[in-house]
Amino acid sequence: MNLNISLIGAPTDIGAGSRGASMGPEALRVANIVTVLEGLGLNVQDRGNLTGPHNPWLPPVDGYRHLQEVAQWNQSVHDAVYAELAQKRLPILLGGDHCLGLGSISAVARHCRATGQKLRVLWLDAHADFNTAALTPSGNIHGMPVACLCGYGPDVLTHIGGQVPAIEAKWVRQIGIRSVDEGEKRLVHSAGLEVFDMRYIDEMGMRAAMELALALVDANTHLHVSFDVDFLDPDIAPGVGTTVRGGPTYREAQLCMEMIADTGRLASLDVMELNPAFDVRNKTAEVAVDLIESLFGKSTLMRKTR
Ligand code: B3U
Ligand code: MN
Ligand code: MN
Repeated sequence: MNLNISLIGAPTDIGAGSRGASMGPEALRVANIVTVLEGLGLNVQDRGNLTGPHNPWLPPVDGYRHLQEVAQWNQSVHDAVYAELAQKRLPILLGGDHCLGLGSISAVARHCRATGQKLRVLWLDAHADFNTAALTPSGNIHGMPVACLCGYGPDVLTHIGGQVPAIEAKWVRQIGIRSVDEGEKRLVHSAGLEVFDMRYIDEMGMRAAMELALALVDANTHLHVSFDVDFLDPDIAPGVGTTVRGGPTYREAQLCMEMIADTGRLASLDVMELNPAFDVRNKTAEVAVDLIESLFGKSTLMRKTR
């Protein structure tokens, strides 16, 4: 794995339905994300925060809330993530709401085209984030980034990485899903997204889900993890805007992260939707950092010394 890590803060809630994800990057820093990663022997550069339009908190227009502002934020996320990848560093995007997964992953896809690597995206989330303007119940663009990446969305969002669609649905594996809107469900199926929902995890276990989600990841695969903190059960992660009951437990989430670490192919990461306004003494940020430590191989290191 790449040992040179760059943190990029994106302090905005421009695509969300409630305010506060703009405080996510700072909460992750307060939870010691830098020293924890350094403790694993990684070289960490904190690039500070990106800037962008403030949140005008307006109602949706034609099915989108804050479309131009979302596009601007995503463009700067794209540029920052792409610059780090071009310098052979591993970018960690500190969100910010999940609409910014669009900028991040379109940059990753562009990088993979330039280097001839295969891309695998693991989307850890309670939600499929596969809405369109016609389907969305809210107009909030954090419910749409996967659809936009796959080419279903307005030009200002689908063109950010220079190629439409930015990715193919078959490169994506969604894990932990348990809240999908009716029309969104139909689009998920027709687009052919592979989904390991909570029903699957209940029946088959996290191990079976991750074995399939990681199947065929090889030495030429760039593995991107887009970690929406609402993936986690609200018992351990109340600090998000849209909690959904019945998510992975602490142990299940740890196993998920460890199995990703074992591949040695993690090459970029988003940590999204952390909302300190809903948190309790920063505990959700601490759990997220704890899981990120496993994602970067904490337990692998323990195994080697055993
Ligand atoms: N599917 C709903 C809710 C939602 C999606 N992502 C989040 N919430 N965080 C929507 O508004 O699109
Ligand atoms: Mn999400
Ligand atoms: Mn979510």
